[in-house]
Amino acid sequence: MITRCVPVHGPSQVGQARVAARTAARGAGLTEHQVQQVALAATELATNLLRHATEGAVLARHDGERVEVIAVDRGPGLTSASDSMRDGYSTGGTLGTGLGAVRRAAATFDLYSRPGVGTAVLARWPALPPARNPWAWGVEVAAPGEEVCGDAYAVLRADDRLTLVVSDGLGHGPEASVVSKQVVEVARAHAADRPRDLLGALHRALAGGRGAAVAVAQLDVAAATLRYAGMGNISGRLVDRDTGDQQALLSVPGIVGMPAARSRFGETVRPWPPDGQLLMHSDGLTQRWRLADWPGIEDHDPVLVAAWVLWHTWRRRDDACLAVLASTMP
Ligand SMILES: [Mn+2]
Repeated sequence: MITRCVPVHGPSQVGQARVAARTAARGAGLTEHQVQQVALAATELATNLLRHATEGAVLARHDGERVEVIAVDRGPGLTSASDSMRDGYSTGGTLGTGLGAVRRAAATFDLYSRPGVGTAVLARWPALPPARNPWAWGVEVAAPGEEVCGDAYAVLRADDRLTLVVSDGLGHGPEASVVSKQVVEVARAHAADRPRDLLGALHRALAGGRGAAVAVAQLDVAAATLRYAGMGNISGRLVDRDTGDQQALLSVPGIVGMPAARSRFGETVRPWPPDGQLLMHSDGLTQRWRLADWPGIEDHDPVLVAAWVLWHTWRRRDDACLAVLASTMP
């Protein structure tokens, strides 16, 4: 996934958001008509941020097939998400105008807002194919001043196992990005491995480089178990969406690829709740949050969840990556 993050502070960033979205849409191979729709949506979202929002940004990203435009901010939040869908509806302090147009233009549209906290909007073209459950996806943003992100995530499917890998290359910027790209490549070649074996393979592959913090989570759908192995500062938390219960998944200290690090890894095994959701993130995000801080967020598109949590917990001095694995697409 190639992500551009455009913080919207002034009018010139509206144009930057439009260009970023257009570039992402072309990267996703959309028709020229769709490219224009995506560019228009980014313009609407960025304009809303400029007019109403605090610490707003537009994220534009594509994976070669799909484009997503995400607007995130830290307030003031919509007073009524449904009212704001109506074109032209806007009262002082809301983010209303133009969202109706974005919703109609997008194949997938999702919105979450909390008064006084912020708003996140997701628009996606084309829609995800059905029956991809369980599924995982994430969001990453580069440290302020950096073009590339040193954190990365990978989603791997093998038989009825879905594996999510999150990597934080040591430091940030291009060199950290090279390490995390390597993690993703090696992981793709080991999609069927158990997490502890994949971590071992990564440890050998990363030897001699700057190293990374890596955690690997694997959901066995048939057995309804989650296996987890990690080294270094990647946080994992397993949320039961029925009960709101949240458990931390722990990594061992160390740096994957460093000679001093152990080369055999343990593995945590947990029962996977029927309506489970796993969130994993790098240390670019603070750990002081609970999903329950934002009621109802867990019922939204996991990409929107990832973008929301990242934007509200990012320390804004390091790369950041947050990935979500969920039983079912809400
Ligand atoms: Mn970091």
